Parts: sequence; C-alpha cells; structure tokens
Amino acid sequence: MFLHITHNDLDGAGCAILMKKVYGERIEYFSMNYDEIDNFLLETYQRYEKIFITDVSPSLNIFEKIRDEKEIILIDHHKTSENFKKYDNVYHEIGKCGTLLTLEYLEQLGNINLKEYYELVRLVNDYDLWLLKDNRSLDLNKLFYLYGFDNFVERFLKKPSVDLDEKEIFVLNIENERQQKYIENVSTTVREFFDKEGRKFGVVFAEQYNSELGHFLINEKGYAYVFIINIQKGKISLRSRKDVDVAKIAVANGGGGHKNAAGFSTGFDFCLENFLKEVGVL
Ligand SMILES: [Mn+2]
Repeated sequence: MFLHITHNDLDGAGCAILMKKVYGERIEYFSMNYDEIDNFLLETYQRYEKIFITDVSPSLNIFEKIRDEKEIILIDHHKTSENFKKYDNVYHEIGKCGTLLTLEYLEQLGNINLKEYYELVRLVNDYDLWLLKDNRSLDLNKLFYLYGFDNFVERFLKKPSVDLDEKEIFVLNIENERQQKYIENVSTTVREFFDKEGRKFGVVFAEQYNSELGHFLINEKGYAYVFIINIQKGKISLRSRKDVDVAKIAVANGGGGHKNAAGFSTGFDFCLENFLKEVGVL
C-alpha cells in the first residue's frame, strides 16, 4: 500500500484526484496542514511501502530520517521547501501548483493518460497561484469548500469535467452571496497597525474565505499585509501585497507557505483571562 499525504486545500485535493486516478486502491490519501504532517508521518510511515507527499512538506530532518528507510517522493512548490530540491525524488518548482507538478510527475512515468483532467489542473493552477485568468477557478475553489475534501475528490474521480451541473450552480450562487456579505461584514471590523518597519497592516478575526478576504483588504484598504486570525482553530493566515514577504513571519512562527500567502498555528489564548477579569467573573 502507498501512502499519500497532501495539503488540505484545493491544490492538495487536485493532487489526491490525480494520484487516486492512477494508483486506485493501491494508494490511501490523507489531507493535512504543515503543522500536522511531521507527527502523522512518524506515526504511519512504517506501515506503507512507498510514500508520496504533495503540496505540503515535512521538516527536513523527518524527511531525511524516512528516506533512509522508505521510498519517499515529494512534489511541492512552496518556497519553504525549496531546500529539499537537492534530494532525489523531489519535484519542486515554484511557478507551478502542486496539482500541475503531480500531473507532470505521473505523465513522465509513461503509459498514463490524464488528458481528461487537463482542464481541472489548469483551473487549480490558476487559483492556487492566484493568477485568476479564468473566472471559473474561483468557483472551483468555492465548490471545493462546499463539497469538502473527500466528496470533492470523489466527484472528480467520477466526473473529471469542470463543467458544473445545475445543482452545483445553484449552491454556488447561494455561496457567492454569502461570501460577499461575509467579506463586507468582516471588513468593517479590521484593526489597523503599523509594524516595526512602518508598514500599515490589518488584523481581522475570521473563519472563512481567507484568500478572498485578504485580497479584498489589501486592494481596497491599502494594507501591506493582513493577519486573518481564526480563534476557533488557532490558525493565522497571512496575505500580502506582491512586494511584501509574509512567509518569513509564518516560518518564524513554525508555519510555512508562499511569499504572499502563508500561515501558522498558535496556542496563544488572545488574552481570554484579561477579558474575563474585565467582565468581573475572575
Ligand atoms: Mn499549492
């Protein structure tokens, strides 16, 4: 049995679809974030004969440990894993999304025809690199969230076409309205700060639509970057203007990502005790 670890976003799901299409029952996928992968790998790798990791990467020392014992193939495009490139079986290219790199990897194995997925791969790439040259790519990402990871993978294994059916269009329209309202509401709650370098940035509490929200705030309010704090999950998403590197902030806090889109987890309690004291119950 092969193990496939992939990122828990649209791009990660694209990788899962292609791998599952090619390896079928021989592969088992798990989707997760940067901060979950090390522990998960250590707990599970021994049970599998071969390990694929796509669109996400473990720590370098864990990767080195496992590759001494098992065949491990890493396909990623995040800046934070660029230093893995020196190893065999690492396919890393910053200008292509994980799904596109996975497609190229699988096709170079020979005898594999994934043409029916070209359109899907193109849209995932368009969304993941935030090129947005095709307006269907934003809808595809929304569809991904509506379906959830496993259902989305199943949907595209059954039907590779990116053409949406009537029901999908119906729920997407509802979702579009919800998103617009959500972003408008959250935008009114941004707090503005200036960092040590004098750059203006925004901080919001939100649980949804991070990329869309981040881009809206950067474009409309002129922030160099934004912190989107998901209190419930203890997750921080960072989005920035083209010239500002937020991956540095994420990496310094144990996370990862791209120059303009990165994230990390935190156990910080956001001064809950102070709040409860103020309320008078502590
Ligand atoms: Mn990606």
